[in-house]
Amino acid sequence: MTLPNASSRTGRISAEHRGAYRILTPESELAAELEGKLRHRARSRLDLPAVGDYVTYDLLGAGRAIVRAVLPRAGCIVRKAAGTRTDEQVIASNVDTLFIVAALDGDFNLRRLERYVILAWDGGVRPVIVLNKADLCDDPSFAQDAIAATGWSIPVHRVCAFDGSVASTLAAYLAAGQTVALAGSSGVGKSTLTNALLGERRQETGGIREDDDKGRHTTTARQLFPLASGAALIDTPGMRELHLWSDAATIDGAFEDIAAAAEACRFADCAHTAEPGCAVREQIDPGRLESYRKLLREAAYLERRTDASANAVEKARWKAIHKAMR
Ligand SMILES: Nc1nc2c(ncn2[C@@H]2O[C@H](COP(=O)(O)OP(=O)(O)OP(=O)(O)O)[C@@H](O)[C@H]2O)c(=O)[nH]1
Ligand SMILES: [Mg+2]
Ligand SMILES: [Zn+2]
Repeated sequence: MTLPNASSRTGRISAEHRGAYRILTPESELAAELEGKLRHRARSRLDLPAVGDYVTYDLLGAGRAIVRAVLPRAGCIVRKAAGTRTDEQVIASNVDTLFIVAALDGDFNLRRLERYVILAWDGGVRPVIVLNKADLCDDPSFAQDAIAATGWSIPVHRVCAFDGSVASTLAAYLAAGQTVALAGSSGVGKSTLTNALLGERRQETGGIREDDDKGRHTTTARQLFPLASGAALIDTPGMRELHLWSDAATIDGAFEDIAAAAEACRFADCAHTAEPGCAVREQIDPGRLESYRKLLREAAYLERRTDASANAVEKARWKAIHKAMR
């Protein structure tokens, strides 16, 4: 695994559990705690180290360290909560590719998949769809057709986690220096894939308990594993509670700055492309504007797909958002 500057004691957070961290260094893995200042200065959970973060640290003693600072992130999977920013949480940091894992054994849900795609895009992470449990499905065309109909140009791989070929199928994403996170519902096979890609059984695997309608997550914490190739793999627990971009209000709330800036554009019908006096282009980071546009396009698509009798309030909101963007 490549670290930005290993000689100045930079490491990478490989696990976090109730405020106790583990740091992966080129030599070993250390148990770590946060420096008090770091904890006290954090305005929200987003400021605290997350799995995948590069951090600076000092050694405290045998195998123990103290985290001093979190280095800037690039490519993040952030769980958003509708409304409150304080509930935002980094699921995985410094991620190049998100394997969005779905199982072909019945519980395929395009809508859920789409939300992960949007989550990846918004975080500057490349989405890749991994359709697992191909061995349990004679005809995967229902899933592949549904994905093709979205018009996205996202790679889709059909695999069986028990099949010896899975590592070579996905090897292109796992070159040295690359970080791949796995996300998807509980039981789709993220940890089984993790073990397959690691070439050893490191993660517990299991299924959702059938006799308990709450289900049960086999994996309970996010964890980063270095691969022999020099890549890193982050396994995550199934996020049934994941609040993704489920409605217009969520997107709206997360991009308040764009709507606010649009009010200052010279022309009321400003498309924020080449118009003079465009406050949006002046004030908003181009990457952020582009991601907002993408989200609107995709979310509008999702909205169209929902039942025509769907919430009229949502529809009115969309109208307003599109008006603001026009
Ligand atoms: N037939 C078949 N079973 C699989 C495959 N991949 C995983 N499984 C099984 O599916 C069950 C769930 O796999 P896990 O890897 O624990 O699922 P997970 O996505 O990590 O689940 P959580 O940790 O709860 O989020 C286990 O019983 C696996 O053996 C596959 O390709 N084919
Ligand atoms: Mg798991
Ligand atoms: Zn404008």
